Amino acid sequence: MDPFDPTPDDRFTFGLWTVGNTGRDPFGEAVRAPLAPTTIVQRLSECGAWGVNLHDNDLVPFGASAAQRDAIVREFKAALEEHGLCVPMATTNLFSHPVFKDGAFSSNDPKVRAFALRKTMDAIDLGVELGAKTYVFWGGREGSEADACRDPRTAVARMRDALDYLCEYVVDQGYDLKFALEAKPNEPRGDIYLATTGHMLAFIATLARPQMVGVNPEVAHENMAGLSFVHGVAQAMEAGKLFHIDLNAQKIGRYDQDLRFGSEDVRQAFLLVRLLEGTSGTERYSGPRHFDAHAYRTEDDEGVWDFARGCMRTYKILKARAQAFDADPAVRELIAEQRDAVLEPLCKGYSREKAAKLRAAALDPAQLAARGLRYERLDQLMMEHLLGVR
Ligand code: GCO
Ligand code: MN
Ligand code: MN
Repeated sequence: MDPFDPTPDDRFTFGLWTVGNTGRDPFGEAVRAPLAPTTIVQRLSECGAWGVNLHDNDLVPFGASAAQRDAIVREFKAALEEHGLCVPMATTNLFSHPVFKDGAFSSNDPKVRAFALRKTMDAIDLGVELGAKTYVFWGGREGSEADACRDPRTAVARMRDALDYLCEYVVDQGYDLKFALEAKPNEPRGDIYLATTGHMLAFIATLARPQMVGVNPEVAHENMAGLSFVHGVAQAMEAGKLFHIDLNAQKIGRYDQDLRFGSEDVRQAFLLVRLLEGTSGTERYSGPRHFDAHAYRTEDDEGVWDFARGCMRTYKILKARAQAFDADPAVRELIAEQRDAVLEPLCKGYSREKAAKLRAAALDPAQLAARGLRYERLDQLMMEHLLGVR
């Protein structure tokens, strides 16, 4: 078997909306027919994926009756069972229906806020019924164009009220579920509140049950804001808050492209996989490797599965490249941690005595500054591993 072919052990997941994307965009019609969720389950399993994620309305159409819902869910569960796929994550569509045109949880209309909360409770029930352990919140319509319509502080406070309410709902139901908040700076709104993973991390600390809530960063979204995705993900990991991840690719400064993982900025993709897999000896991310991306509009149905396999294969290839990079003695030597048995204890944990000793220590900035760091060599080594010649 090709070592880069995916297997369920790799814990790769796709959303129903990703491989099911029909290629519609603001300028053109669909180029592919919609795929039945049960077909997606079968095809994903044939590709070597581990799980499938969904919005409530990817599976159960908006406005379906209780009997219709139950029939659809029964059929879907049977397909999951037959093809050995799980549903690790679920989420709510709070953006497609016109009722959400000015936001869901942050809407100025208390009736819209009430409807959004109720829809989310139903969608949480659906996700839990399918086995989801993580529930994503992406507030696509929680934003503005005419900014005078509401104070942004009010929007944030309403988002907090909604998340606090829903955390209590989960606890009250006895569900084993945690929340992952996904940021995006704009699109479909002119500006979206809580625009980056950093904003989300600060917001989480203000919630009533912060331990239940983490983040779901997306490559494309941090790139749209011109930020380093790797740094954002690393900060979330360091805070114990990387509950989920949306992998894809994006050119900086564009609309949300949601491209095949690794297909733009291979260096950042390499550094991301290295971080998630902990190949440099750091703690590994243990959650699903989820792809929130879709095939080019040029593709027919077969192209969609080329796309899906491509996401997973690139991830595995980059993992192997990262392992080789971190095992390379030349690399290890260049990034070996520098130690100072005298100064380090003085700089950790303040006391008056330590501060006095620190002030008295001999430190020569000119001498420290004179040393070249050899990052040119380090980065070239990374390029050579990445390009497969080392
Ligand atoms: C986007 C978003 C969405 C969300 C998904 C979960 O591409 O703008 O990533 O795809 O992740 O809808 O709610
Ligand atoms: Mn996106
Ligand atoms: Mn996403």
